[in-house]
Amino acid sequence: MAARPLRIGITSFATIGGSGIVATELGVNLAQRGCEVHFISNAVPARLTTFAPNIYFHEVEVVTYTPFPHTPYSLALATKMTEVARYHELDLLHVHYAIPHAASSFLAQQMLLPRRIATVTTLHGTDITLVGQVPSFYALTKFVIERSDAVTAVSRFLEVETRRIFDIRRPIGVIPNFVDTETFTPRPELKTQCPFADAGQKVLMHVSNLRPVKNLPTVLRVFSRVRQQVPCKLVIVGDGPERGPSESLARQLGVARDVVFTGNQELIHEILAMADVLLLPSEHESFGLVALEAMSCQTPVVASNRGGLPEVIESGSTGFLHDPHDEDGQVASVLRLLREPDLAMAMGQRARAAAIERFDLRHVIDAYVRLYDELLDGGVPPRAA
Ligand code: GMT
Repeated sequence: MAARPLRIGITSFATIGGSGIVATELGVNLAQRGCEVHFISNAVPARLTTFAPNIYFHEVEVVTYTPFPHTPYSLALATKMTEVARYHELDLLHVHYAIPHAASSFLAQQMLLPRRIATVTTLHGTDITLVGQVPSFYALTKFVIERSDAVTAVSRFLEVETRRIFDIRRPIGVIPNFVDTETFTPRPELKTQCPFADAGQKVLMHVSNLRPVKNLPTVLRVFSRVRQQVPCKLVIVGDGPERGPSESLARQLGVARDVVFTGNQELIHEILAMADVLLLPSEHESFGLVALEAMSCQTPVVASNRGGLPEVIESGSTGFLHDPHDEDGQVASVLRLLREPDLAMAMGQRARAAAIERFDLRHVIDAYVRLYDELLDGGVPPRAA
């Protein structure tokens, strides 16, 4: 790291979601290591609950003006990035999620010339697999990936997809997501006093932003079939467009009284520790941060075999993976975990060991620090237009 503390601007979505969580926890941890961290976003990031004198938040003011068909947030963000970088002498801007954040950081980098500032873009998932492929964004997504000084992806799957979809030749580093294994830890006392379930009932759980990609109908149908054989509750944590349709489906399936919708929650580490099984049958998932968080809590996961999930979970050892529409397979795996406590315990323990060994925040953040060092030691990158 440079002689004076590294000064870094971090931008992500402020809403609850894996990319925002990763960006926030990265920033907090970098600050604990002595860096000066400036979060630049439209609102305080959801998991930014730490106060420290070297953590700053800069709000992007959203301007509405009648002739604008939509608020040009990405331009306001670029302006705020430029101001913060100039007045706080930032060394680099690290953005999470390509569109619009990497476009704003590219613009800020240009506006700061002749002073050079490094830009790092971390790709998270739908910025590549969905949003970036929309014709309105394709060329811009390809451009910002090519022009960021460093690009990382959260899984090998996402790296390969990015190259394929955008015909990218430049290096893309894979730095996986991470978990604080001291916070996300087994809490047996919470399992036995779980407020969601009556005595003798098991708890199946799903945690997400309840979008179509999360495949909520399969969560509900798997639960409804498991419930016919083992007394259990389904706890759905989070909010999003699939909440209403999922509530309707729970009623149609006749299981509504055993399904709890909690909405968004802060204490995910405690809630995950209460579950007997986490269900994550996503249509695709570049990483699946919540699966890793459950593994760290020693909660067994039954998940989709798509995208980056096989890089996180070894099926049959640290969890069970199935095709997202293989309901029979998912029901069978959940029933095994509920009926065979020794299997559930051993799988949970192996999952936690894997989380500690491969995805602990302390190791993974070292990889980001190495990347920053490489980028800055070579002189701040000269990719001026
Ligand atoms: O891309 C999204 O759907 C949103 C994004 C987010 O902000 O939560 O999720 C993606 O990034 C997470 C953090 O890296 C990953 O754990 C998720 O797997 C990924 N979502 C998808 O690929 C669907």
